[in-house]
Amino acid sequence: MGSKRTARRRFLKEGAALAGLAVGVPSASGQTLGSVRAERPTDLTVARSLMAYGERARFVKTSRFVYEDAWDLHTDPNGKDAHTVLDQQLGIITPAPLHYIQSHGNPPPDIDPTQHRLMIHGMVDRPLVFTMDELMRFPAVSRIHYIECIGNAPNPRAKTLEAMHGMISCSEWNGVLLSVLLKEAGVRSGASWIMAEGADATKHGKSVPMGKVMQDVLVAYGQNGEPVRPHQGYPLRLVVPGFEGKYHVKWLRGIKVVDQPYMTYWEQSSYIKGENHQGAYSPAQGPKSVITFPSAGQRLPSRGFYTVKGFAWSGGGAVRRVEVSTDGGRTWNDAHLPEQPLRIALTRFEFPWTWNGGEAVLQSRCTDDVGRVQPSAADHARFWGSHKAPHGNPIQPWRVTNEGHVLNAL
Ligand SMILES: Nc1nc2c(c(=O)[nH]1)N[C@H]1C(S)=C(S)[C@@H](COP(=O)(O)O)O[C@H]1N2
Ligand SMILES: [Mo]
Repeated sequence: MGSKRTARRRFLKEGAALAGLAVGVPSASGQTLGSVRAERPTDLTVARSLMAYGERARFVKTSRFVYEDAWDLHTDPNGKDAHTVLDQQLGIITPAPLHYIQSHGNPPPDIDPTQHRLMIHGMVDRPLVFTMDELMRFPAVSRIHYIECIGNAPNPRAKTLEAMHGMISCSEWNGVLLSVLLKEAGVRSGASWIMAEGADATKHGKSVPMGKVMQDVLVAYGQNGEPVRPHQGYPLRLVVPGFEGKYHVKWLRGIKVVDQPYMTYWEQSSYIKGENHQGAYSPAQGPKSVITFPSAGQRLPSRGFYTVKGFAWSGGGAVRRVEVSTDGGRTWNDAHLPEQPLRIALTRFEFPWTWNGGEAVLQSRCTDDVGRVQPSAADHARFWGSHKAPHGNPIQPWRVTNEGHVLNAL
């Protein structure tokens, strides 16, 4: 923990230098600092709807990133897969309207919650069908967890943070533990898997091992304090903490208790190559981190002090340590973790850095509380070869040029 204290001391010292700079700088126009009140017409209809459900400040324009060709490929305006913009996220919770979307180009089904049912069947003593109201009568839990797509990975050809790292988001999920529902149904001996099925056009299905199911799998109807958004699976989605995105079945309508994995469409096509079945039934994702500031696509305005910021996470538990290197990996120092890391959730890290105006390569490395360390791109590639890795978690280096442009250094 000694190195952590050193990092904090350095942070305070260099941070204080920055504060010293800012004080005494007069505002350019000579006006008082503070807010300027803009005149807004008071339209009662607008006012009423704003009181009923708020909207963000009109100056805030943060939006999800959608690949240009997605607009050509899919004609349904609701059927776009989209990335979140991690460098715009303040804190560990992703606002639901900015949560990444991966529905393979399909629009969310329009589900009336009063008509929706969750069926539990297969190797159970009592097959059960639940309405939403019935599900809500069970004791609920709220858990902060990230969800990340298997395709979220550094890529030498990509140019921006959101292109490579935009398929991860973190929410507070609220719902019933699946173990509670399975106890109601009575799991028969010999049952070792479940097969979860969604109500979308492709009937997305995923097998989940029973050990994981009984541990912490959630049937969620709430996301960040309100019902799960349509793109995220309204009215019901499975949350399988720390397992890759595909496990988190949206628009959940069926749980079949079985004695083997089911090899659904989404468990074979493009997920199994050669002898490698890891991609199909991958366990908890490894430790991962990425610097979000400065990151590819951004530009540093001038030399001087900056707070390097980023997120770390692990499917295996809590983040224990994040190190940052600002010299291309020659030396590493402990980053500061401002908050107590949560299990299987985004964790913020910060690192004080003074840019001297020269070329620099910045990168971060995460260690989780089961002792796993985020691999370098070379080690990751050596281990997985040409197979689809169950987690694209290699270290992401960013190169700062003499002009302050930040580029992908892979
Ligand atoms: N029913 C259904 N569930 C699904 C999918 C889908 O297409 N249909 N996509 C999966 C994939 S590949 C991922 S990465 C996550 C994405 O969740 P999100 O769209 O809420 O970010 O949902 C998973 N659950
Ligand atoms: Mo995914």
